[in-house]
Amino acid sequence: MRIKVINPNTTASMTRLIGESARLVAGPGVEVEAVSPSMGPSSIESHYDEALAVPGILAEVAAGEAEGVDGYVIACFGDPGLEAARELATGPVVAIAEAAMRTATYLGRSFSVVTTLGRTRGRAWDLAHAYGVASACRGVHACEIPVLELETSPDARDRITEACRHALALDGSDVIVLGCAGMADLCAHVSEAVGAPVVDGVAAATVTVQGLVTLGLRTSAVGELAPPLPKAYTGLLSGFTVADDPQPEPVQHAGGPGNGTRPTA
Ligand code: 5HY
Repeated sequence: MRIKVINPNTTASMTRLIGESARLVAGPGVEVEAVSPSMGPSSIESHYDEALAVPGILAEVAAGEAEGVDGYVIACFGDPGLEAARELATGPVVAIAEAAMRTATYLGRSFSVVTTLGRTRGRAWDLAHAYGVASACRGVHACEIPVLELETSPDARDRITEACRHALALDGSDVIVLGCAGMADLCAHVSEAVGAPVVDGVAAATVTVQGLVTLGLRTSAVGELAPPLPKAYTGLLSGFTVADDPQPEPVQHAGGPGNGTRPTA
């Protein structure tokens, strides 16, 4: 089984950290490839960043389809480009906010999110509502550490741990969701420190993709997430033209990994 974990920002050190977190939970026979797009923002901390990250994500999914990748993780807490990626992919595509939030609901009645900058809190709330878990989300908190300073700031771990402790106490919640892929390596430390389950979306998304592929389940090609319609794209996006998909989708079944065909961008 091949899982492609896409860090939508272009910071290689963060891609390595994400890949390590994903490989820690990958089962036997599961190959994890962690990549960053060749184009895009160095970190994603605004709607503008998210929008500019999507072409790179889609290029990586299109490449993965040509390589026979079985499933994808979008490793950014804003879940950028998720539905578009699902239209391109044959296998499952799981993003880290959705995976982490849904996982948290299995562990307690309520959860709190601790993310980076306060300006991204609204996006986390929008996703909680979109995924139907807003009633379980008691709060979204920001540690006010810029994404790229997670690796460089000497007190980042302590500040994040304190923000998680504060969130649990203020919200009266049962579980913490780490709101950034760059926090993936802090999961065990924070959980030990605050005495509550802490969910890292990179690990949660990786095992979710692994589980879905093991069940032989793939993204549905009938309805909203059917492949994009063939059409021209111009200018910088001229490379994103989607070819016709000549093959009918095989019927899904619970069994071995699927290997359908999809257009390549
Ligand atoms: C992430 N940004 O997971 C998000 C976190 C955030 O570059 N990777 C980023 O603050 O939304």
